[in-house]
Amino acid sequence: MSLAPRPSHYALVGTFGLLLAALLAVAILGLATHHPPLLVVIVGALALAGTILVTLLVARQVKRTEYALYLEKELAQVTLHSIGDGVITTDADARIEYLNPVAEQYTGWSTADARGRSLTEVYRVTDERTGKALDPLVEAPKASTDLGPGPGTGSVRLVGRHGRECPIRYSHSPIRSRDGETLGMIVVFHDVSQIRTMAQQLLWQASHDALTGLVNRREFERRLGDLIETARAQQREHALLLMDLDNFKTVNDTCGHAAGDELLRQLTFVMLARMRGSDTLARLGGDEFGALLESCPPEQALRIAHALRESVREFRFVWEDKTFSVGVSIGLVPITAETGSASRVLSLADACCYEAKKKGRDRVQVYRPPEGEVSGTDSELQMVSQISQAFELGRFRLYRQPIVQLGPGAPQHPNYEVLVRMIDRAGNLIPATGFMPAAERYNLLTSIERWVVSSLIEYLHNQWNAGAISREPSQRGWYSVNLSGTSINDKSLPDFLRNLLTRYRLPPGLLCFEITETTAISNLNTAAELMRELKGMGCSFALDDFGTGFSSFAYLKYLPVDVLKIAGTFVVDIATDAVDYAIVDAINRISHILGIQTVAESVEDAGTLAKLTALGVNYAQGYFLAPPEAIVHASTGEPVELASA
Ligand SMILES: Nc1nc2c(ncn2[C@@H]2O[C@H](COP(=O)(O)OP(=O)(O)OP(=O)(O)O)[C@@H](O)[C@H]2O)c(=O)[nH]1
Ligand SMILES: [Mg+2]
Repeated sequence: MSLAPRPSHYALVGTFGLLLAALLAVAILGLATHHPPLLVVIVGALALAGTILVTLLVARQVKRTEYALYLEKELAQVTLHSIGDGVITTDADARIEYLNPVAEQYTGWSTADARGRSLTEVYRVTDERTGKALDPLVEAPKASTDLGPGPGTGSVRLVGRHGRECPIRYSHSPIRSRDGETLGMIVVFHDVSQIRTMAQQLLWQASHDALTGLVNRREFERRLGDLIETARAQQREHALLLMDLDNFKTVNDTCGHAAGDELLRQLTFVMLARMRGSDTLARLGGDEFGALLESCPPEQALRIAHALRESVREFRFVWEDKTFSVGVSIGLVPITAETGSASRVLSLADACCYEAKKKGRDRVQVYRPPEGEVSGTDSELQMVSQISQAFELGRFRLYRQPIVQLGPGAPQHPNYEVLVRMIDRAGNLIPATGFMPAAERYNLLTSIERWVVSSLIEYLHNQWNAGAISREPSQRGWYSVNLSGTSINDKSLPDFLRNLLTRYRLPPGLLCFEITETTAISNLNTAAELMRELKGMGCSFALDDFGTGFSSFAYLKYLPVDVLKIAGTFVVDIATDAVDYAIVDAINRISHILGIQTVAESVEDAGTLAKLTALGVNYAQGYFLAPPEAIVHASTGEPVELASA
């Protein structure tokens, strides 16, 4: 395709007019030999006028066509000048005919200089990886792996006339005439350096922490997974350190968040200085850092951990007129062929770090795999790893224990307290008391409680939809589920529950939350606020274990409680102990005055049940009435497993 101006068509029209005039002249001469001169003159004049007219019409048509062509050419020129892509056209022998301004800028050639030169001379491209020169029309499309959608496209480096290089994506296609003859080639390319930079930035941001520039938790976990794999496949030994700064909050509280941020940045350099080239240091969040020590036996890992700890402790952070020093508590877990999943290693390290804090901070706690007799900490760490595994393998189960309404003619619709059990490695069912203390110490309690609550809500929603729960509110009963102090103080809990209850709609009064008296009273404001919020969502509240804590009835006035569960310690001996009897009686009476229903826990024999009925306690719960039973799906009879929240 030539974009150079074409010669004028007027010469052609002129020639056509002259030819017509010459033909007429010959015809008139022939006529003149046989006809009178006047007739010849008239015919000649008419013919001449006709010739002029035809010539003028042809000339006008030619002018219009030429103008249309001119407009199209201008449009093409302006388009090629204004687009951001580089465009090069060649003739059939791959010799340059035209470069648009972008192509001129990137190749360093002007159209005038380049015209007639071979494409390979002006448009020099190299393989991105090897730097080898490529023939743009033959080899280049195969040179890169991130090729475009079809043949004739690819990304390579364009080398300009003066050596300037730039990654480009390009495509080329032949220009053909109507009958298929190749007239030339058009190459279109664009600079991809900016897109590449942006993609690299995004990639970096996804795997790094913006504050310190260290890798983030996600990338750390990925690398940990790789290390576990090499430990398994090549019998190599590595180590993981989990570090949490001691009393870091003091810096934030005294000098503000900006000071805390600066300390985190400076400590990053302090710690990096203690690590080997092959190690990874990551910021896992807040003031928590993680280190992966590659090919590092436990003794060496311990030396590095202590060196890190000492460097952090010795570092003095100066902010305005104040100087701070912080410590670091470190959990160290060796990574060997026997190590489990990444999440297991992390939870063990977390447990060790917690242990280091508990022992007084500024120390390293090494994880030792249990052998034979296990110490308290080790058995707890084992329990933590079992809990983590139960999360991964879905080995938690929901149970429920009936709460029976007392008194003659009491409706026998079911109320339940929901309980959670864990299946351990040996397949034994562990009650909540067996794993909840370890879960609480190692920050796993909220996760378990969230799972319990969300699984229960989903289960009840399905039961309600299946018509298994009475539509009549007075015959519906309730399901109560426990919330610990940790969950009560979790600021995101109301949002979490709101989302669940919006997604899985339940009839009002079906879901009840149990909070122990001690928890409620030691978090009085938070508990009262949460209770009011959840009551607004149609839930009710029970105060659990009443009598064992601060036992002040005055608190009941501040807490919007619907049900009060009398602690089992007072209930079990009610039939024989007059003091216990009097306490239960008093709790029951005052609750009723306040409009609160009562439940007696731990009912284990008929005598106790008879006394409670005589006292007018509303409900009773205990093994004598019914032991806990697995909650199963009505349709399949399969146990309800805890779904992920
Ligand atoms: N400046 C700053 N502070 C943060 C950032 N992320 C979390 N924190 C704060 O870091 C603190 C970390 O909590 P903790 O580790 O429990 O506090 P600590 O004072 O170090 O207590 P111990 O670890 O128990 O010794 C919290 O107060 C967070 O608010 C951050 O990006 N910048
Ligand atoms: Mg800390």
